[in-house]
Amino acid sequence: MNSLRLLLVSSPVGLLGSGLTGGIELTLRNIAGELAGRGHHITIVAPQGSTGWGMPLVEIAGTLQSSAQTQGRDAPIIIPASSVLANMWDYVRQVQGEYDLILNFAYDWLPFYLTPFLRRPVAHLVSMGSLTDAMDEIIEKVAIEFPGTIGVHSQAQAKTFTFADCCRWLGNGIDLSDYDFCLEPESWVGWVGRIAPEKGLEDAVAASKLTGVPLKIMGVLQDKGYWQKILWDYPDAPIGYQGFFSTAELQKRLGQCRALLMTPRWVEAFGNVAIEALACGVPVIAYCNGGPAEIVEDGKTGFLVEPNSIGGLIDAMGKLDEIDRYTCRQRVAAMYSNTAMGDRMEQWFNDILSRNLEKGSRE
Ligand code: HBI
Repeated sequence: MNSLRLLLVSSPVGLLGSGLTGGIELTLRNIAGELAGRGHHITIVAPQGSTGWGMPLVEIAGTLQSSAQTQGRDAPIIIPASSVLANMWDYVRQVQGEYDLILNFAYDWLPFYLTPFLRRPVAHLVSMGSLTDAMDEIIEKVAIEFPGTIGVHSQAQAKTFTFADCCRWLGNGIDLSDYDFCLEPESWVGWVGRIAPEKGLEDAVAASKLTGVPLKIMGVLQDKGYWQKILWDYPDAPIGYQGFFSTAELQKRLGQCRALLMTPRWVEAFGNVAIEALACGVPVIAYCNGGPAEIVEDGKTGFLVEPNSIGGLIDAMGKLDEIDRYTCRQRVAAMYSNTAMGDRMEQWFNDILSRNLEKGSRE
């Protein structure tokens, strides 16, 4: 494939490297690294103070956007004064002519609204399921007007939208060489993610208390009140918050786990931590809710549990000896390597650009 000039525009909710952009951090980094490795010219646009992991980075100043998942379904679109989101996309408008395609990672109204105003095609990698009416509406508008430009991480995520059949399944990808396989784990189980209500951490803590199996908790402590309530509700649970780690540090700790517990309260769009754990040979015990239900093969690479069932988590924890840790890594290598994801991304861009050429020739 000929090399493309790609502008990757990050989320306005946090700095790349802070963990506050959640899954977007790993997704953007892996996609950027893989595409650069294939000879494409990558530039990352992100809020000031972000890291570009050594890739060309344009840092944009301004007020961060608040997280979409903390709003209600009828939440209005809010653009604060000196909005970093507005500033990022004004920059895109100015430099668009230097690129073949723009890749949007923000789950925000503005990039979708601006798509018809821009002269270059925009591929939107939607990072969450349906959250608000205003977002559903604007994403659907783009899905209809620009067919094939809405990318999703899982079928379950797509199905939360009325326009599911307009979405392009992409899965996700990680660099397997960043993850060390661990055959002999320690006694504890792990939980990894943004510590926030939609991630259902309290259920993993309850399972740890009831089984006496220690729980190691890792990730950005996003909602401190939520965490405090868990400590008050489970004062004597054998749990420990380890902190937020870089991928290199995280995978070391993750590999030592007997299993990873995933307890999403919402439709988890994908669940990057699931493929990271599997890459280390760690079985995943996950609520059958969203992306993890498409990643974990029940009884082969972990167990799928009825959502919100602490008893289900505990039953699965008792069956971990049935899982071969080598199989966990093999499944990720087949479906969710950076190479597999890179192929899917190049095919996606090709289809958008060839449709764009065709449309251009019709106009
Ligand atoms: N909220 N407004 C907004 N914009 C985002 O890009 C965004 C978000 N909340 C969470 C989030 N992105 C990511 O953590 C997940 O999509 C992975």
